Amino acid sequence: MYHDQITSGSLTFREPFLLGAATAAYQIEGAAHEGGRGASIWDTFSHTPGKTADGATGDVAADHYHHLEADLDLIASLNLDAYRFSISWPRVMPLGDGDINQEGLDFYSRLVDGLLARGVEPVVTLNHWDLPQSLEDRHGGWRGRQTSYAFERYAEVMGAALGDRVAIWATHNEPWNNSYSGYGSGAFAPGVRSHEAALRAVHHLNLAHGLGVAALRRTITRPDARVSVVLNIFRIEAEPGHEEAARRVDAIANRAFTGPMLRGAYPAELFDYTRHVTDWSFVQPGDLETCHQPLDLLGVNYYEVMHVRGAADLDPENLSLGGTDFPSSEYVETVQPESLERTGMGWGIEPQGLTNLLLALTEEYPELPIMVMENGAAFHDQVTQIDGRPAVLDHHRTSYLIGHATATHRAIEQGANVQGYFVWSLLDNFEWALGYGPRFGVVRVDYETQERLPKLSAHWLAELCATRTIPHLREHP
Ligand code: IFM
Repeated sequence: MYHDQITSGSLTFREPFLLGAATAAYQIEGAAHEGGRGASIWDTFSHTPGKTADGATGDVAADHYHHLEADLDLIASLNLDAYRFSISWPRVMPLGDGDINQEGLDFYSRLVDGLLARGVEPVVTLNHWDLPQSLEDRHGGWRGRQTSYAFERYAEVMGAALGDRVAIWATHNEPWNNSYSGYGSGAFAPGVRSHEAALRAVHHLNLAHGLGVAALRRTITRPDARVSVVLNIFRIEAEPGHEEAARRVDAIANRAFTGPMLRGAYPAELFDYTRHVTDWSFVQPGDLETCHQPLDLLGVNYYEVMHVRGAADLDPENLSLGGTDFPSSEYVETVQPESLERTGMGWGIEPQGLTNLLLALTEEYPELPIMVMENGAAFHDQVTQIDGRPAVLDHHRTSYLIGHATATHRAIEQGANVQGYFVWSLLDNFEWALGYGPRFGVVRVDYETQERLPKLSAHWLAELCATRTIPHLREHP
């Protein structure tokens, strides 16, 4: 019934190129108190009144833990080359650095085997934000150096358990959110509001990345496995005359991570911009060498361009001014060009920003292949009936994906070294502080019954993966 909606296109992704979809543990798994799982900071945060929309929690989410086999079949039915998921650290190490929970490891081992049996490559993220609560309690979470060492041990455990089968590893997903939203604005778990804490977290995430990469290299055995990190590197556009604001955000949001990880140094201007917050004495001798490990590829997540302007007169007490969670947000505000179409999140739709981002990254890091590890959109979906059966004709999301897959293809044609494109997300899921309102999935989840219903965008994705050519919509309302 969807086939008359989709028509073939002409842009082909040539091998080697991985097409896939992504999820994260806390957003889909549920089973928060089962299988020996320990508590995560997102359990604590989401159960704290007022922290998430409608008090939503990930206790049940899309109940993926109990739908593993059916979800594996669903993944196979979409013809994905690869499926990207994250490990719940407290499910495999309930206290973060103590005993290993074999039941947790077995769950992920079944997931990996199930993917491989269906011809789908497993892509694993170690840290997609659900830090064990015990590490927060004992070490201040990412504020504490001990958490980086705990992460090293966790990476070693996972490398030993799955390293014979996993195709691609990522240490972190969007450490920007971990640090600035988790410890700066407090909008995300663990809900700390301190610029100094955010910058400590930045450094300990960088350190954990380096320690984690080395731990993976020591333990993984699959010969063609690749090790990476996934960053939401912002494409920043300044209003004319406001280039200094762009430099500031670039240093704090982007280069605070790419500097240590990819160059072995923090950019000098970062220290200037944050001098009023910290002297960075938590950076110890040798740390930057540790952070700077050779990587096999760089994962990037792209949703929208960040448009900025300087704003010297904003209130420095408001830590999340203009939607930015940075220590110097008192000098920068984000602006929303009125001409842009927007997603259900209010995010501006600019596929060209993705082309520009990918080209700029290849120019800066010519040796490093890139994969788009997340790209997608939330829209208000409606379940309709076609031929007596329920259907979701999500033309907006499908158009968004066509636009961004095309933007990725355009970047490759212009010389960008891009080797993969993953849709966010496979399933509707727990959208963090916004709860279950925004739906990003190409597959609809009925949270009452846990039924899965592939939307038009899922059929589009299945066709893309089968043909490697970007399909088009036959009509758009
Ligand atoms: O849902 C998130 C995901 O966990 C990280 N990247 C952005 C997505 C949409 O907000």
